[in-house]
Amino acid sequence: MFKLPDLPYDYNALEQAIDAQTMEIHHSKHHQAYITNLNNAIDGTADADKTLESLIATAATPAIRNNGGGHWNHSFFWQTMSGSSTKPNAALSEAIKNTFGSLEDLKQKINQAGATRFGSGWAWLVLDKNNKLVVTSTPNQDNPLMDVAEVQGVPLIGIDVWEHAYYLRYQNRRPDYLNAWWQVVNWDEVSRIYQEAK
Ligand code: MN3
Repeated sequence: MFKLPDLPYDYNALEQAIDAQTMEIHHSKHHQAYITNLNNAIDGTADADKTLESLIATAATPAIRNNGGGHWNHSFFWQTMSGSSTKPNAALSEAIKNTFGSLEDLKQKINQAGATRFGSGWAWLVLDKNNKLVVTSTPNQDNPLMDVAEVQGVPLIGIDVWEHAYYLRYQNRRPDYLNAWWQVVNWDEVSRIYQEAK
């Protein structure tokens, strides 16, 4: 059975971008609900022995797609944020420059993807199967590891653009949340995932 992972920091650690109350509700209520619903969906079935990655890869049922995706996406989201200031490593900086022109251009592209995702979903930076950096977005709790995703590959950055991720502080201003989010991106972790994936 899947369990809620502890956050690698306190709920108030990301205050520059995300308030403590939002973090607490998001982690202890929303993320927990995906896990509870995922466990209920697989309990007593052959799926109970599978890894989260293998469950979501083929997203066999809506319950697994939504709740397995929700569990994976949030676990990833917490790991790729930090209250400390970090920078992309040399290899990732180079790849961002070669692909998008500059880090600023990449941020704009992801913010655009997040701002224009209708309803709920995620904005992503992905290393695709051709080892290319690609910006994309997904609806609901889909992600680039799923066979249903338009762009598939290894997620390097994923920004939650569901209203529950930002509404208390930003209300309807999703673009303001997206702009602020870059203050808490954990570039050390994103760089590590990139090194491992490429
Ligand atoms: Mn969320």
